[in-house]
Amino acid sequence: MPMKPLMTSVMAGGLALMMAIPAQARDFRLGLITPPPHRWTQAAEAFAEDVKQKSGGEHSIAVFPSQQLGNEAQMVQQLQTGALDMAFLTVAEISNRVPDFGALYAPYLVDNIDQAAALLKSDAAIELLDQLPAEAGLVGVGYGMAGLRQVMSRDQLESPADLEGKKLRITPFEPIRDFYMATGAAPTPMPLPAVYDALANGQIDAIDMDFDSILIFKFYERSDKMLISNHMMFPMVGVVSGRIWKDLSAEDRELLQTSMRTQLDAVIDHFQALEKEQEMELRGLDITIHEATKEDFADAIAEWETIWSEKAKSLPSLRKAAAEIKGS
Ligand code: 3HB
Repeated sequence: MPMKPLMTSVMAGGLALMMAIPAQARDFRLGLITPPPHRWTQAAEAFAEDVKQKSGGEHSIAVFPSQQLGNEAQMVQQLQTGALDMAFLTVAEISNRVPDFGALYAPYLVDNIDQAAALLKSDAAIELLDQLPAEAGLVGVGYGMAGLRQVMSRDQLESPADLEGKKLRITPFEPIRDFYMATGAAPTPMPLPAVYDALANGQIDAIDMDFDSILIFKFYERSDKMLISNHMMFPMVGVVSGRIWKDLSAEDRELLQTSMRTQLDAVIDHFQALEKEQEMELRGLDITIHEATKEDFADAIAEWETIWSEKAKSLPSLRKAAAEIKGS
């Protein structure tokens, strides 16, 4: 009877599968680079609390802020092997792996924070997430964001021309490196938690940063010249390890997805609501402020465009979505 052993192994396999499926208590881990006072970390904590409650205490999520589990590149590796379950990642690291995401960093893709929020909720942006399972082994649940990018410096910063030769801290990713190279600055990649000390000890002259973090981490104490440029948006993405995702029940997937999306949307709302207020707060401090527009960066933008129109094929569809938002 040649069929018998086969049936037996299929049945045994089926049984093993059935035993794996019933709602199992899970202790998930979520990593992120932002320290506890940052809104992203608070959203991660709220997500953990919500999942605990909605699963009737069955699932827990331990949140590891301040790159306790490593920098974003290391966390992505852990997510790929299944050693880490979830993360809130800057799209910066994602764009290092999937260059198409670089399109989200086109200089002046959006003019203000409301447009950034709307663009991240557009089909064009959401469709990008479909690439993540195959290209990076991650399931992209949705976007969050931080504020638009500004520049702060220890020395004179009246216009983009003053960036020439400055050692300027950037988040480690290529689209922003290419932008600042084109301005004549010397971009220095450095993760957020290292920035304050690097400014204090003179390792860097200037930083690329958002209003919110400038205020939370008091970077103005160490760099009191600000160029309000609003040159780039700064999306974040909430992800689950593809390896972990494939073994989750439909019910657990739904729970994680819904709860994480709610928190990510709240992060977008938060930055959208506070951007103007934060700008006003900074304008009220004892710092020197100048402004720069898209026109002031025209040459750098043209150079960026020649590099990234080749690398990021989604650039036209995102531009189209942004144009629709601007026109509406
Ligand atoms: C950054 O400047 O690298 C950064 C800023 C944020 C959140 C995460 C990273 O507000």
